[in-house]
Amino acid sequence: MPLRPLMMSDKDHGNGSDASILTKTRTRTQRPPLYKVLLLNDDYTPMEFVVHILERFFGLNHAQAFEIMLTVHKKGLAVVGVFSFEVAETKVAQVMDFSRRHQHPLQCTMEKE
Ligand code: TYC
Repeated sequence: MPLRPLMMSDKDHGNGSDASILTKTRTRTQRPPLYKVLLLNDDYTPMEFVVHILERFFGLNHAQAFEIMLTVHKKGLAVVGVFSFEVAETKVAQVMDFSRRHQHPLQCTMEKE
């Protein structure tokens, strides 16, 4: 069988590697934005109802729930948690639905952190 003559190709530097350039693209992973869920004070919603909301929907123990409720009562509002958009939206809807069903005017909102 005839042998092909051994010679360098155009790409071949003669050192076993070719001249191709390999580039690495660094893809920076963005952290998803976070949203604060805020509870607002009003003059009518019973304190115990607010404490119940904080225990039920935000997983707070009774002491933590009572403390945050008092902060809202005294300062007008408080951040009750920080979540992804979807989770924050769900918490706000749960609080608003539950309050409305119990005929309390309690307001809950979210804002980008
Ligand atoms: N201010 C209400 C009261 O005196 C209690 C209250 C606390 C209402 C927190 C809303 O988000 C709230 N009964």
